[in-house]
Amino acid sequence: MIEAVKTFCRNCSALCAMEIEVEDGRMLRARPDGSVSPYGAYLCPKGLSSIAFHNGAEDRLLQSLARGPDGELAPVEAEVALDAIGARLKTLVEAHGPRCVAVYHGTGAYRSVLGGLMERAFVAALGTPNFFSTMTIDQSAKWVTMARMGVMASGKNALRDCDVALLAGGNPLVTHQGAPFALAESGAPSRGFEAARANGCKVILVDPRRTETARHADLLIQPLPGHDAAIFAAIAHVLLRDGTWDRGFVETWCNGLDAVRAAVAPFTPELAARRADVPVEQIELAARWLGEGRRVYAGSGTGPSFSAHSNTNDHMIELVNALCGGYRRAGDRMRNPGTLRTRPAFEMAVAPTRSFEHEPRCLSADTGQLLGEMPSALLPAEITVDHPDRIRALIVLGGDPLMAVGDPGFAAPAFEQLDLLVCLDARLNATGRTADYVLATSQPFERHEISIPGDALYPEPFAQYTRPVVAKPVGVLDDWEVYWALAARMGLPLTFKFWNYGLRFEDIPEGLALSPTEKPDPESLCRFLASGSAVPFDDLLACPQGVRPTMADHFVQPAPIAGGRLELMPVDVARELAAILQEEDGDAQCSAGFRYRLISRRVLHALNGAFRGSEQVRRRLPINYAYMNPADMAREGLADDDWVEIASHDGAVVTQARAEDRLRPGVVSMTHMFGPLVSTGDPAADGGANVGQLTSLTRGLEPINFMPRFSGIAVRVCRRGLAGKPTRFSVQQDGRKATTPGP
Ligand SMILES: Nc1nc2c(c(=O)[nH]1)N[C@H]1C(S)=C(S)[C@@H](COP(=O)(O)OP(=O)(O)OC[C@H]3O[C@@H](n4cnc5c(=O)[nH]c(N)nc54)[C@H](O)[C@@H]3O)O[C@H]1N2
Ligand SMILES: Nc1nc2c(c(=O)[nH]1)N[C@H]1C(S)=C(S)[C@@H](COP(=O)(O)OP(=O)(O)OC[C@H]3O[C@@H](n4cnc5c(=O)[nH]c(N)nc54)[C@H](O)[C@@H]3O)O[C@H]1N2
Ligand code: SF4
Ligand SMILES: [Mo]
Repeated sequence: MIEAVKTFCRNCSALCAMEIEVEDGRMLRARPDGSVSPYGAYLCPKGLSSIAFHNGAEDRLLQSLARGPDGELAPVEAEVALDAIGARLKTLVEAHGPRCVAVYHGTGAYRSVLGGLMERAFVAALGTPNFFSTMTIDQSAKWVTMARMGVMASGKNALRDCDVALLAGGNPLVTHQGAPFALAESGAPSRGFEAARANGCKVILVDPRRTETARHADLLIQPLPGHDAAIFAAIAHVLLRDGTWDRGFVETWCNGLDAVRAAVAPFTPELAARRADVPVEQIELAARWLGEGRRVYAGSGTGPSFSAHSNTNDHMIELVNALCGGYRRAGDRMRNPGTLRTRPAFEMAVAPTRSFEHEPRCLSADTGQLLGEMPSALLPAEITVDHPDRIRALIVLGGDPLMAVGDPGFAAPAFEQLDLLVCLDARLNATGRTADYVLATSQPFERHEISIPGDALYPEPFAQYTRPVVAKPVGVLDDWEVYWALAARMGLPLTFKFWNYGLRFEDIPEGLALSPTEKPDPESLCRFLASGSAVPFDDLLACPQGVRPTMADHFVQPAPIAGGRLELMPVDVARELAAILQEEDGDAQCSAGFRYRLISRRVLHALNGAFRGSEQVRRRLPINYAYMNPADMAREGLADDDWVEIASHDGAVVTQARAEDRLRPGVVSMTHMFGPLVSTGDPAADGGANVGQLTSLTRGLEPINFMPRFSGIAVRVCRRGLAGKPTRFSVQQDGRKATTPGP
């Protein structure tokens, strides 16, 4: 008998509602379920193919693995592995203190709600500051801006409320990356843009590529990468020159306007236009629209954060938003005040914390935490640093840090110095292959889950709870079970809490003290999480399609106490801008034959390292092509599918070229997370090449967030041999770098 089961997709934070056909404990197919979801009926291609993904299209791990004396990974009973890991961790902590243990929280961990929260509880009980996640190799520039400028507690305007909205370096139509991180609604993103534009909203995009999102743009500026700081300094320059900035907002909530004036004065639109190679009229027009807008949003995706001047780019984008007063104000209606935790919003500035200047600090570099996390690009160096407190054990939840941080020639040997590397994953990825233990964990449809990461992300109040759609295979662990079991073995008392970004775990008063002997029941944990919910947990249980609560309208309230002020131009930002001004027109890295800049790009059918083996990805993207502007292809004498070597100052990869007229000249666009960690020499068999081989963890890291250069990497492109026969690799099999061959 075929049964239709309501649940939700957990591939990305959109958490789209779905209905799954199940026959005899096996899932057959998924359909979008628009019966209650605020997105209506919507599933993207990854949601639709998530059943095939679940059913083992990509080599599901059904048993945990342990590295044996012969150095090979072999199956092990989960309980035996947990005993051994628990004992090893206990010995390490006794000898070196809790700081020697680190965790890495990957993109697979964000929707593993109980797993992620139990990981937080474990880290708090252990007392290690070494929490790493993908957020610090993603858009941690936003966290730096918060730490240096402060934040408006009321949040930025929602897309549908805006009359002018600007997004720099993001492509939500593909990535479903939405508010509060970027300008979009995460599920059914086109609908949000269509509704906003029907209300008269003008959309501005700043992106070297005419992205899929550009379909909804009124103005597209296509700069060379790495010039956002200059472009947004020029926009600020015009706002101040023309007197179109929001005086009321700035006078009430901001410090440092004079310093802004001084810092942006030299950044004329002409200078920015020349550097970024865009028409000056476009910068003037963007500034005019933003200045005229009554409700404005200016923000970014990953592009500016991945590029040169990561932190300054983001600060200048946020500065433009502040000059336009682009935040919700007292009296504004909150579209989604949260369902599981309804939060009042106040028009109030929270002063900058400059958290990275305080304890705890990194050992290998002069920086500290951002929103309670250490910069992930420093993880390898924090393992190898000559210091008694160095990291000796690493537990990875739903991530592939070796692929994610790039520069495998540096990172892989560093990871070898760990005494213990444990990965929790349903698949064996590049990091897993080097681990001491890989714990086979459950997949989303086998878990109890509640819509926590979605709670504030949905465009309207909505909540959903799901029981497992199918049972997890025998021997497979839930992510949360691992941390509970390890804590029990290490004698650490665990308190389970509803943690969220911006909170310090120890400051959260309510918690559920867990017994070390009686394994908690996952449904009770979810019930605990819903204890402050606007929809009682029993209603969520009764309505597996989700609940849209009828709530009284929530409005932003005036500040209850005297708040802080936003610091628009701290001295370090002014210094960074002055240094950018001194740079030669044209990136020095791009001389000496490195005439192109490699930019980042995401694809609809894959999610970072996941779904690579899905039928759609294999058919459409057998490898990660190097896309180029057709004129650049002609100049290099290249035709579609020619094999090319893309070489940076730090490594080289071989792939096939493809013409794409969406790209501006001078850039090459490739996707990350394809192929093995280090190419074997046969890119067709590898299924693509890891662009991380072109990046560096030792040169050109940004200050403060220590972002490696993931976009705007200076590269040269040269044709390589006959199809399928690349002539030479410059990164050797063992991951060490050799000299890049000349063109
Ligand atoms: N389908 C799918 N969805 C995903 C993911 C996925 O892999 N696949 N990954 C998820 C993750 S982990 C994240 S972080 C989000 C990211 O979400 P987005 O930030 O929307 O990611 P991208 O689509 O890579 O968009 C980055 C854009 O920046 C542009 N860009 C590159 N360099 C620069 C620059 O210097 N300046 C400017 N202005 N633009 C630049 C690129 O051309 C690209 O269009 O997506 C999430 N969603
Ligand atoms: N060159 C370059 N480097 C980049 C980027 C880039 O654009 N260019 N992007 C950066 C960004 S923004 C990010 S976020 C990182 C991504 O880096 P990571 O998140 O570290 O990489 P993924 O390959 O997505 O790893 C996710 C893993 O989680 C597993 N997984 C999925 N669901 C679950 C689950 O429920 N439980 C468990 N235990 N595991 C699960 C998957 O099988 C997969 O192995 O890469 C960064 N690195
Ligand atoms: S947008 Fe995200 S949550 Fe929605 S179907 Fe696609 S992958 Fe799943
Ligand atoms: Mo990310």
